[in-house]
This record gives sequence, C-alpha cells and structure tokens, in this order.
Amino acid sequence: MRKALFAVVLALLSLGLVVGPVWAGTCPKAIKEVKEAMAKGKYDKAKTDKANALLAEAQKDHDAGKHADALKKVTEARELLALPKVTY
Ligand SMILES: [Cu+2]
Repeated sequence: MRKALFAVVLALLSLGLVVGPVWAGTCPKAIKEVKEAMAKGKYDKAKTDKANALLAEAQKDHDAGKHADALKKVTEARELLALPKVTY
C-alpha cells in the first residue's frame, strides 16, 4: 500500500516535470507562428491589430503560468486570420 502511494506520488512529480517545460515552450512558439504568418500574409490592419492584442494577452497569460488560457487566445488569433487549425 505504501509502495503504491509512493509510486503515484513519483508519477505525479515526474508528470509535472515533463509537462511543465513542454507547456512552457509551446506558447512562445505558437505566438511566434502567428506573428510570422502575419508578416508573410496580407491581412486587414483591423485584423492584425486584434490578433496582436490577443497575442499580447497570450504572452501575459503565459508569463503568469496560465498556458491553457494563452493557447486559447493564440487559437482565437489564428481563427481571426483564418490560419489552419492546430491542436496544442
Ligand atoms: Cu505558456
């Protein structure tokens, strides 16, 4: 019983170690992708302004450790610009 508990705790700890850095790297990459797409493509200024605002918020969420919220905003920005759907 004690051994099982230890194994669960260990699994959760290693999950945190593995998942943390993956999330931490996803947001900046996702934000950069949208920025690059905007630099390459031709979009309405109204749309890029709104997308940039969303990306700025995403960056803030990321810095605050709210990576899921950050990626939600990146997804919104992608939808706004009609970029291909991605799952993070
Ligand atoms: Cu993040």
